[in-house]
Amino acid sequence: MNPRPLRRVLIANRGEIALRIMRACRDEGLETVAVYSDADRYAPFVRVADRAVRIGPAAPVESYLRIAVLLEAARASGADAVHPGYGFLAERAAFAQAVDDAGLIFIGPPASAISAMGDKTSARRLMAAAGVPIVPGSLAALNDPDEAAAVAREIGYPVLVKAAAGGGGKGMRVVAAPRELAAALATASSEATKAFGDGSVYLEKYIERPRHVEIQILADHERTIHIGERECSIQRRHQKLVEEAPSIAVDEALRERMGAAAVAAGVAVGYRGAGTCEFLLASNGDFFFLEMNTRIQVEHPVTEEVYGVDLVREQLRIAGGRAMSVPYGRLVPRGWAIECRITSEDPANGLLPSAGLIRWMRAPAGPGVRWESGVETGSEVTLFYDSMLAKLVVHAPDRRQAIDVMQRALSELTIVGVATNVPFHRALLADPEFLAGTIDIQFLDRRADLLAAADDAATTMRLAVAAALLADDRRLSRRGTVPAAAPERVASSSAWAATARRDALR
Ligand code: MV4
Repeated sequence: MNPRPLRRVLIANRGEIALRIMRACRDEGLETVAVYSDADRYAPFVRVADRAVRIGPAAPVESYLRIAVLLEAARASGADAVHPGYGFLAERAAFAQAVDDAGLIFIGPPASAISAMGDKTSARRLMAAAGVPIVPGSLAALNDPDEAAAVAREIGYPVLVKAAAGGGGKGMRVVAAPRELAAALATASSEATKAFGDGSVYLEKYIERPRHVEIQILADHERTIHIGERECSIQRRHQKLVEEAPSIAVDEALRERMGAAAVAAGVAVGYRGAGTCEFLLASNGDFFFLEMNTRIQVEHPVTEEVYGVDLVREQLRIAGGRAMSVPYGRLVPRGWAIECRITSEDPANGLLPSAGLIRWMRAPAGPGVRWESGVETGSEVTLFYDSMLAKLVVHAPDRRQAIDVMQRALSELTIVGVATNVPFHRALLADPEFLAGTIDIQFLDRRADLLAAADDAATTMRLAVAAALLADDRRLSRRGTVPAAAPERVASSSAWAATARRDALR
């Protein structure tokens, strides 16, 4: 393992994470190569890169998922390393291996660590052997319904049927009583076959109303450390919407126990670079390993804010054979960070993805505010890719102040042209239960009222923005000049919106 310094990094991804990685490369003195689909030809991440290579049509299977095309782009551009970001090929062991086989450096863990964690039952066996707490249940795929019934009887109902090849909740079924088991096994298995081409399923004890807490780890050639937890319970249909660091449910003693478990998990699979151990944290304080994400995660910035660590720069250092720059000894979280994922999902339409031209975007700023976005005024939002437009991250001395800063930042944010989930975030951050921190993974399922409030707010805002644009068009034609930025006031001032609407309809 001779340290091979990196020089030029190809980023096999798009959008905000491509920009985030390119910033880290620039800070590390590395050149960057972007790859882009036809849909991303004019995207900011393409302009910011030192070089850019077209890799195909908009559909991911024809561009961002084509291993051979990406490797050819790396060769043609003289890149010596590949950063996969998150999503797309980030957790495909075959991609990590192909990059390695091409004589390039994969900025991530060894392919063997990716595959060890990819199969859920083999990961459970590995974790159990390493002393990492796992949810009681089967340690291998089930062979038949009788075996399943025996396991279920032993661990006790309710149980959860899970796909061995799974992740992300596909092929999962809760079973409350023995008579429901056979049907659940069948549906879970057929769902798993459809989703993963592998119908193997296994059983776990069903943990009711847990929190989803994950631990960041970092490993170089000599040590594996943890960098605290992130609270990720605010999710809907397995899509995280808000993340925080630290977690209100984790004290220093629990952090050290969960951290030690996550480190043991990393050591057990020979991990290198940045990774995340996902845990369920039960209401009684018990925690259980769920799975390991062998990539940089969307929500990594909240950890960066409270620990003062640049995780992507650390990834680059480690991939280049250098030691991490994180100091030895116990790391202490400073203050509180929150991330809101700003998506092109319409609260007035059941938070379904929306598309269109971003006619106007203005990012919030100010002390403690960080804006990570892949789009700008003029960007076209398509349905080809993930609906996340940006991450709004705040850092403040405590949770209450972080929430206040986030509300202020959201009130400054202007996005006109596509519907976004901003009204949802505003409703959530004003909610007494969220403020109290008594959240779990089912919080949003219970709180349909929050989505309804967001729906109302979104509808009001849409009317007001339409009115404001109309009003601006009139002023524009009167003055023959670009009008003062009006729509950004709409979100925070309903009185102004009412005036604008009257003006527009006059
Ligand atoms: C569980 C669980 C309750 N009990 N396992 C969902 C996706 C996959 N990563 C694991 N998941 C869960 N596993 C047991 N034994 C509840 C979930 C779960 C969940 C976990 C994390 C974040 C969001 C979730 C939403 C629904 C269900």
